[in-house]
Amino acid sequence: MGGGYMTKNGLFIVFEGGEGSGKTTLSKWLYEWLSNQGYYALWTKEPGGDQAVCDKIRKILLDPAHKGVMSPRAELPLFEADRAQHVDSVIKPALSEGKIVVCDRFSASTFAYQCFARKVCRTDDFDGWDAFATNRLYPDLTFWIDIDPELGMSRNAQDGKHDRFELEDLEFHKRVREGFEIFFRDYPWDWEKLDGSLPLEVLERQVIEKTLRLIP
Ligand code: T5A
Repeated sequence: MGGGYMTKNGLFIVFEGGEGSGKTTLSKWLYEWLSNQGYYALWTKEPGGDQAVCDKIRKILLDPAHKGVMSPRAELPLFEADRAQHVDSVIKPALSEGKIVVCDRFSASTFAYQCFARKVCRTDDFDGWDAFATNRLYPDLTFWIDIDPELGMSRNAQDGKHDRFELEDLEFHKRVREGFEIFFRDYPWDWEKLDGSLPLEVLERQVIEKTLRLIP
């Protein structure tokens, strides 16, 4: 494995936010920056973080044909099943090798979309489902890319994205934003809120500055 830098116990960095906030762009950018600096890093995402199982769950979850058909009570366990598989098959093994894992979405998304916006469960039910799925693995740092849903959705519309969640109305995406606010207010995770409407170069600098403080 020679040539690069491992951290002692790995680092788990998560990007969260609403549709079109820039999570994918920024998380991939951070992964590439770390790799170019010589760190062993891994970029991954939810849902769909492994090809064997998660990718199949992702297809079921995002299929526009399931809009109005999939029960919200089925949706939540499917996201948590995707997470359990992802933690066991991708995230934990990479962390135990000392890699820096950069993940596009994690537990806060389930709280914001399913628990808060869909109102499918109470907070203590979410806590139970999520603790089981993650086996109590928590991110070392979460970047919460906050954005006005109108701006985020207009970016995705320009990119031609129309999965099942993008078909939800503006009110739904406003509730998702409020759900993230409540999650980060109430859960004692180390997180950093960034303004997703800023230019990418500015956001990249903020992400690097905060990440470097974590790397030994
Ligand atoms: N979901 C997921 C749940 O409901 N519960 C859960 O528990 C989980 C894990 C996944 C869907 O599943 C839902 C949420 C989602 O709806 P997905 O296809 O994986 O869907 O996609 P998303 O994670 O939603 O990501 P998006 O593609 O919607 O948006 P991103 O990643 O936030 O945005 P990104 O980086 O692709 O950028 C969008 C566009 O904006 C531009 C980019 O170039 C791109 O064109 N952009 C900027 N432009 C100007 N300034 C900036 N600062 C910019 N940042 C990005």
